[in-house]
Amino acid sequence: MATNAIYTHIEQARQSGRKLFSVLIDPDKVDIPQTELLVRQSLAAKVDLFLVGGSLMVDNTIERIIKHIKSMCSIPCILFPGSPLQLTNQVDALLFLSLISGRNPDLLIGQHVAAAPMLKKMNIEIIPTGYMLIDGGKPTTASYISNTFPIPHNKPSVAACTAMAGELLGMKLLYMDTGSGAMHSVSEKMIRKVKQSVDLPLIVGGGIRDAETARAICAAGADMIVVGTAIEENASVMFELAEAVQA
Ligand code: 1GP
Repeated sequence: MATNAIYTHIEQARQSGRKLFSVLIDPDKVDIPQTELLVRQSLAAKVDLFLVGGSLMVDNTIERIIKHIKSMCSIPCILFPGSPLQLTNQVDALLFLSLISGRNPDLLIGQHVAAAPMLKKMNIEIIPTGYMLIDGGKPTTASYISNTFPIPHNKPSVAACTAMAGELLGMKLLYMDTGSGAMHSVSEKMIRKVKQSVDLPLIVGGGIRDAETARAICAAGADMIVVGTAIEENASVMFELAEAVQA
């Protein structure tokens, strides 16, 4: 029977007000030497979690990358799958994402039905997650591949109502994301509104590039932030981001 250790860790951090910093690793964008560098830096920066996955994956390297990360450190790896093709039991937990901001039935429930029998056998922690794509200034791979409209950037009430519906449907986590490489991150106003509306751990990602933004997003109510692109472009930015979140 899989434990719920990762969810408990996230929930306990939220209860104690300790913010978590996650690094997104897209296996398509890193080779083994780059992964090693990322892991070494992540250990030094005291990164809390790795999210591994991507909206679209061209190469079949996800298991190899995850095994390599696990061989180097004990930072938990969470699968953030763009499709059931990315499923692997090499992770500590999986975000079972339902794209509640969209109206694409396949991503609300369809692919979940296809993946369910496999997941039941995998014996990994499954975290039901309400995933909300928010407009971040330009189309992203996530918005294109999901064939959905993101929630408009300046509509905090739409985001709050969506989050409330997710909570009432039994989601255990909420993830607000402007998508990888977005021009803008989720606004503080929207994060505050969602935070006031639900009693769930809140993950925020997409377009976070500097310490100031990370700090503001945490102050607005994010319990965990996720950064991928900025670190892919300049790995050393990880330290200032980690410091901002940990402070
Ligand atoms: C994307 O939230 C993640 O799903 C991270 O986004 O790559 O823009 O940091 P970035």
